[in-house]
Amino acid sequence: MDHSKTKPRIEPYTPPAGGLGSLKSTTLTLVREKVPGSRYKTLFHQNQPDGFDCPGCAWPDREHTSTFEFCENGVKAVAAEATAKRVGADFFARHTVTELMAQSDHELEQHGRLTEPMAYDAASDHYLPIGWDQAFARIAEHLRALSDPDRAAFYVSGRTSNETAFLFQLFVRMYGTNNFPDCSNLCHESSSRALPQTVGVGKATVILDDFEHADTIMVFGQNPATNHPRMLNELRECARRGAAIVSINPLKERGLERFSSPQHPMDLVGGGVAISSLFIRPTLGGDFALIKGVAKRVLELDDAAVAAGGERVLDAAFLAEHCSGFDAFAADLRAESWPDLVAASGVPFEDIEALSRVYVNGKAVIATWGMGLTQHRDSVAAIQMLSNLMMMRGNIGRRGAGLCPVRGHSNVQGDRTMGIEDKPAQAFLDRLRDVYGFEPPREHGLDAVDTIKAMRDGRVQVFVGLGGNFAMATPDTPHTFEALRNCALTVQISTKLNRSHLVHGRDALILPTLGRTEIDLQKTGPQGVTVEDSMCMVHLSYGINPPAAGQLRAETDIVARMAHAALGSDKVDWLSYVDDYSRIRDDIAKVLDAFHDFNARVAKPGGFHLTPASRERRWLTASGKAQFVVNALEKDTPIARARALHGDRLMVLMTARSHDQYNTTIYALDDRYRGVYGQRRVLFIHRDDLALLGFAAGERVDIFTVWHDGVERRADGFLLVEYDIPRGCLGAYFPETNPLIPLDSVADVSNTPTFKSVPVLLKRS
Ligand SMILES: Nc1nc2c(c(=O)[nH]1)N[C@H]1C(S)=C(S)[C@@H](COP(=O)(O)OP(=O)(O)OC[C@H]3O[C@@H](n4cnc5c(=O)[nH]c(N)nc54)[C@H](O)[C@@H]3O)O[C@H]1N2
Ligand SMILES: Nc1nc2c(c(=O)[nH]1)N[C@H]1C(S)=C(S)[C@@H](COP(=O)(O)OP(=O)(O)OC[C@H]3O[C@@H](n4cnc5c(=O)[nH]c(N)nc54)[C@H](O)[C@@H]3O)O[C@H]1N2
Ligand SMILES: [Mo]
Repeated sequence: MDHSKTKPRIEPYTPPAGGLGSLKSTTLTLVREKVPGSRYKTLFHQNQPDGFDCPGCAWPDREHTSTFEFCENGVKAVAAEATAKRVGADFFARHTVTELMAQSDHELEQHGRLTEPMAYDAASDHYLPIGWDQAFARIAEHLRALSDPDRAAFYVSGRTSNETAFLFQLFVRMYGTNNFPDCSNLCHESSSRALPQTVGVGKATVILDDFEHADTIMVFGQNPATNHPRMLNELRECARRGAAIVSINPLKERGLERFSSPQHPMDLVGGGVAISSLFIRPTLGGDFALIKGVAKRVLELDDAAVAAGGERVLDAAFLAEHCSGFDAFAADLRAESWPDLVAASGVPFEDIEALSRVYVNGKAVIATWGMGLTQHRDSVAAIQMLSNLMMMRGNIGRRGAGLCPVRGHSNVQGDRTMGIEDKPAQAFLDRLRDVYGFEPPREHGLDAVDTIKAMRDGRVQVFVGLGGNFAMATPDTPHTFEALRNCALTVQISTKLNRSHLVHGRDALILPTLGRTEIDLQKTGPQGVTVEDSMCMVHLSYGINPPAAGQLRAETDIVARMAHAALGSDKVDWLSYVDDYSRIRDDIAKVLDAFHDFNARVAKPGGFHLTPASRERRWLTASGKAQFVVNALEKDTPIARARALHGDRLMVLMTARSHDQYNTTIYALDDRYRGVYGQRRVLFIHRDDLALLGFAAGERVDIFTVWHDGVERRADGFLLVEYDIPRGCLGAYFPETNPLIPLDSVADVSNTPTFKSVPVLLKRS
């Protein structure tokens, strides 16, 4: 029996998230991946002081967890790596690349772990085995042949360890470019660009402990039951304590309503714990207007309090001591029109009022957010508005309060800290220069979207992917495919087969690597790597499973050998780093002050906290203060223009994750909490929009993007599912919908694709 497939059906889910369904799903996952019973212990070492950091997400761990923190989707991530299935040379001998292209992403994933280096052979359209040394020599040859180092781009996905990321950026900068597209560009870049301007640092100001002291938590645009399941344990504790939890989400995600913790037997029998006491449902992309509305209301409440001689609503002391720009901000809020805010947010005034009341009643408020806030045109402005709102009541740098962007990939934050950054700080480059004695490139490099454009135009000829699935994670799929195929060489360093191996340059290499769950044995013994979670805790991770295949190399090893082949080892003894990773950490300590005594500090169980200055109310902004930023409500947007043309028929589409996927990795075809089974080409739509458009649930439609460049963008054959989603909004899964997202439909400032707001029209299939 194929355990990865269930009968296609739509069947609304009513129990709490978690519960026995999670336990059942876990068993099915282990069977599907044929994980031997002897490996089950792997799962119990996840996020333990002596185990490995779960590759599932960046949510932090309780420091001294003594019991296994159960997480259904963590199990899926680990099982996908611990799978018994293999993709070796025999597999590639059986299938041409063209044949494999016809398989779905789910099928590609199911083949298992890559086992040996492979090179594309155009004559036979097959991948053939290649020796490691030959592979590195081929990369070096291509890199040396480029007229300019800026003709290569080096993508990083966020599972890469700090050690690998540091070596990789050093190699690439010594080679001569800052072309570091990364998954952050597609993810939390809007947070990383918004926050430095307001509070000085683009990271969370809270740690897990703050959740124990918060009395109010606002969760914006996140689906934690699927994407950060361990966060629900935290929210559950908060809810039980009586903290107010507000969810701001167009969808009533099940886990934000009720959660039954598999760790607490009473939950399993008792129907779980209610999580959100208030649900605010903006229209897609309505958050900026909503948050601005709440800020305006807070100001009005303060005015009223002042007039009545009551207690201030604003934290006047914090504003006076710590902030800059408040007066201009307040003036802008006063001038903003209520009807405009209500219309743009899609939230009735009563709900804005309700959210404002909850916010001002809170003495210690945490705001968390995910992709629902970061992947829109005005995302940077929305996150800055949230920062403004939190500053109004001094909710930053205080126990139980703060900003909490919830990052995705388990080490995406650490990779940035290590210098995987297309716009590096000059001070960081100075340190590289001083420590390694070379002049690093100073100009900004290419991010993900600009790399695609450069490949399309032939300006980038070599693409190296350190993990990830660039072909599918990015927008405008056919366009991106063309761009990748335009390269002279594409290299993918990967654990598992994915479409980025099949959409390739004229030369192409697949370099298989160890995963984080596996023992990384080098000359001086088993090596640990470090990661930084979403709340800035840095800790060690040791793999405990034997490697999936004898030929696999660690990511550090692959990067060091690539550097050695391309640059030689005169300036840097690349290979010696691989023998003992503490040497890499010593180097990291030389370049980054925050990592002083790195090896000693990280050896302590639980690791150490890279305390951001903003947490301590030190403001690394231009003004030296927490900076209020004024942003106007934009009216002339691509969506507004499309709506002017097409009226009510114009719909806005968001693309998000199902419960059984990890980004582009499709584990199985269910989305249990949303009632979808055995299929992925579904389109969530409001009942009244079905009627308006003359469709019925169960019919299939083709989706067309409305964009101004005349290019036809379409995705065909989506099953209409009547769903509790705001009018005018549609929901579907990525990556199936990525062909619909125009490459130049991006967020202002962060250049992140607008994955959560695409103007579209529907036609019957
Ligand atoms: N199992 C699993 N875990 C994962 C991942 C995975 O794919 N699978 N991916 C990892 C990664 S890289 C990331 S970045 C995170 C992603 O985790 P999330 O941020 O939860 O990502 P999405 O699934 O894209 O869901 C976004 C949520 O935002 C809501 N939303 C959409 N548009 C809007 C809007 O305009 N406003 C508001 N307020 N809400 C909106 C959606 O309804 C949905 O609930 O998860 C990480 N963890
Ligand atoms: N439409 C739409 N598109 C989106 C999003 C969206 O919400 N909507 N979300 C965006 C977001 S938030 C992100 S972060 C990106 C994700 O983009 P990526 O990070 O590029 O994509 P993943 O699917 O996480 O990458 C999966 C592949 O990584 C490889 N891999 C797994 N583990 C390891 C490892 O330990 N080492 C190495 N070297 N390789 C490994 C495997 O081969 C696997 O096939 O997608 C973005 N794309
Ligand atoms: Mo992400």
